[in-house]
Amino acid sequence: LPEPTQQRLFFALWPDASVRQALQAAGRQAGAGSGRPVHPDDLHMTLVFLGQVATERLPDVQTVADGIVMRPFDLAIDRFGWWKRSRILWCAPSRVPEALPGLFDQLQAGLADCGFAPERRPYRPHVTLARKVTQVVPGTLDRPIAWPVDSFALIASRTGGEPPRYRVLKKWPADS
Ligand code: 2AM
Repeated sequence: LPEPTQQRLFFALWPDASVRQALQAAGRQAGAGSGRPVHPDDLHMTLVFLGQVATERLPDVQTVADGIVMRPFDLAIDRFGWWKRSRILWCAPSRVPEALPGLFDQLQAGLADCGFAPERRPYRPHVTLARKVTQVVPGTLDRPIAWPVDSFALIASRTGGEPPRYRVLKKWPADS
């Protein structure tokens, strides 16, 4: 196969197997089955979405990631909700540790310095559990998810074909 000339990329927090399993269970409780559940291997928390990026720009993107200052932190995913416009069912932490918007801000600033168009919408940390969900009453997770975050990742996304759609290109560990 020829090398792709561009890729759809985003930065994300990538769960390990146990957090992934817990997110799946959260989806079952929250009613993901009434829509199209995200493939378990695709569950993640987006940090910054880049969209289509030319392959020759990949080194710039990696350099930005290399410069991020990150300490490990803990996420407690304890609630779920639903967005009417996107028809997305999601789960999220009710208390957002400062480190999370901190990561978002650093990535945004670094990418903007490299000429990437900044995200204009406010950062709303969430994990999408299902799409095409008609309606869900927001609630609290029976089993809050303890997610110890010790890295962030650059993810490539493909649009067509069967899920899983996302692939970890590279992980950056936190400075412990
Ligand atoms: P979503 O799950 O809320 O839809 C890969 O597509 C990831 O990037 C998904 O988590 C998705 O968020 C997010 N994403 C997709 N398109 C985006 C966009 N235009 N702006 C911001 N985030 C986007």
